[in-house]
Amino acid sequence: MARDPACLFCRIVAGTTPAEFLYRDEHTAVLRDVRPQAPFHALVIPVEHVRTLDDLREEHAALVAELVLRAVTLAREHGLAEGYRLVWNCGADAGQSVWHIHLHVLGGRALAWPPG
Ligand code: DGP
Repeated sequence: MARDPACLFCRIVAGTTPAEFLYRDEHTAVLRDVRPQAPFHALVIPVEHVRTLDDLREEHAALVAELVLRAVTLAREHGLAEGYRLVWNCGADAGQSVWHIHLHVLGGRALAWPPG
């Protein structure tokens, strides 16, 4: 499985950089975001290093489904019954700052639209 020792999220899933894990299995992990933008803000990430959404290929289809289903389960488990938002920033213009794909799960308040 691809790993990049220079990547923050690879180091977190390897256990060499600390994080608050809300979930972990063979393919996916869920971290609480260190800079929360809502009362509930977590990141669903693959264990495999994938730099951006643009690096996804057909072979990642099952992994992408796992990430989305994990996010939906997480929202249910954390009581976000009034609604929540899943955000995937891709590239500099979208504000991607960590170059290992991560699905933001935001909830616990009314979220404005359109986003900035
Ligand atoms: P993005 O801008 O879409 O690349 O989101 C990156 C997110 O990662 C941002 O919301 C802050 C979060 N983050 C940055 N560094 C760390 C860290 O060391 N640990 C955790 N848990 N989250 C981090």
